[in-house]
Parts: sequence; structure tokens; C-alpha cells
Amino acid sequence: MADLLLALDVKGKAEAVRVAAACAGELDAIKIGYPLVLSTGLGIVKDLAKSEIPIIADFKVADIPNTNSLICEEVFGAGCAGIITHAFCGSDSLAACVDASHDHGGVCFVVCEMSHPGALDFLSGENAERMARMAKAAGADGIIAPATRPERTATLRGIIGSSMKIYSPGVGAQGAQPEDVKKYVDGIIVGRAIYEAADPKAAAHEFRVRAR
Ligand code: O7E
Repeated sequence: MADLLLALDVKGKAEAVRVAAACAGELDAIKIGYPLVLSTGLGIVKDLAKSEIPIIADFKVADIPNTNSLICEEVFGAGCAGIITHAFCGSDSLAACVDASHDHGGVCFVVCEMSHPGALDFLSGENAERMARMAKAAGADGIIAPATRPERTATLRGIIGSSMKIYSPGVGAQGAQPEDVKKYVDGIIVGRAIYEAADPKAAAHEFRVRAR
């Protein structure tokens, strides 16, 4: 049984609030990222707070430890409940992000293997497995693994065990189905197949039911 996270990659406050309100009661969390935040500013977190579900900042943080800590301060200061970071900058950068998240009472998820075809160039295979081990050693709350390659997500689950969560993008527009991964993950991340739907609430409801 997996939760449903909406990837709210729309532009502008009005559209973001419209989609979030339309999906009320059908979501377990909202993931915001560069498309929305660059078009609205971080104040959008307060605007979305009415949904009363966690807002997770997908900034795929990838910098030196000090900069990562400063990014976390802003994200959690704005009211986010979680942040998503890359791991490929190394264990010290990752530890800074995990520790800053926990210092602010938030959670930190680590991208290990990505869902798109180009992930096979670097963000997959042994690199992904090393990053999963690094995420576990750093005390991260969970990892990101692809719904488009369920067998890989199963492998990464084997590495991190059951005490960490997996959130999995790639369902819907990228071709994966909730049934492909729900037994391996704690949440599926769905964007376009919900926010571009004629009836976002109905689309979210269907994904949520299928993820259960
Ligand atoms: O394809 P969509 O429209 O359902 O959107 C998928 C969302 O998941 C989108 O925000 C994209 O940036 C994100 N995502 C992936 O699609 N693949 C990945 O490997 C990783 C992410 C992601 O969210 O990373 C952090 C969770």
C-alpha cells in the first residue's frame, strides 16, 4: 500500500492553488519544485498549507555542505516538511542536508536512481546502489527510486531495508503503473497525469485507489 504524492509542477500561484484545492482529500503529500517555486517564490508553501498535508521541496540539492545547510534553512523556514537531495556530491554534502533537515524537524529523501531513460548514463546501477548505501549510513529518511524500473526499485529496497521509505516517480506520463511498484514503495509520485487531467480530483482518486 503506497501513498500518493502530487508533483505540482504547474506555474503560478493561481494554478497551483486551483489544482491543490481540486485534489483535496485525495493526496498524502504535495511535492513542489523549481517550475512552481521559480514562478511564485517560496511563499507558495504557505499558500498550499491550507491543504493540511506535508509539502516536500524537490530541489534536488547538490552543493557543498555549507550551501546545502543554508538551502535547508530556507526550505524548512518556509514551512516545508521535507526536502529532496542528490547524493552524488558525496557523504559530507549528504550528511549536511540530512542533519539540517532533522535539526529543523523535517525529513530528507535522497535521489538514488532516476526514472527517465538518460538515468542509465550515471544515475542507475552500481552508482545508485552506492548512493542508497550512503543514504542509509547518513540516516536519511528515505530514497527516490524509479517506478519505470520496478526491478531496480526492488533491488534498492533490498539495500536500504524496511526502516527507510521509498518514494517513486514515473507513474502516469512516464508510462509506469501504480501496480508496477506499489509493493516495493511507500509512495508514488504523480504529476502530469493528475494536474493536466480534465478532472484532477478524479484522476488523483483513481491513482490513490490503485496504489492501495
Ligand atoms: O512525469 P510526471 O509529470 O508524473 O512528474 C514526475 C515528477 O517526479 C516530476 O516532478 C519530476 O521532476 C520528478 N522525478 C522524476 O520524474 N524522476 C525522477 O527520477 C525523480 C523525480 C523526482 O521527483 O525527484 C525527487 C523526488
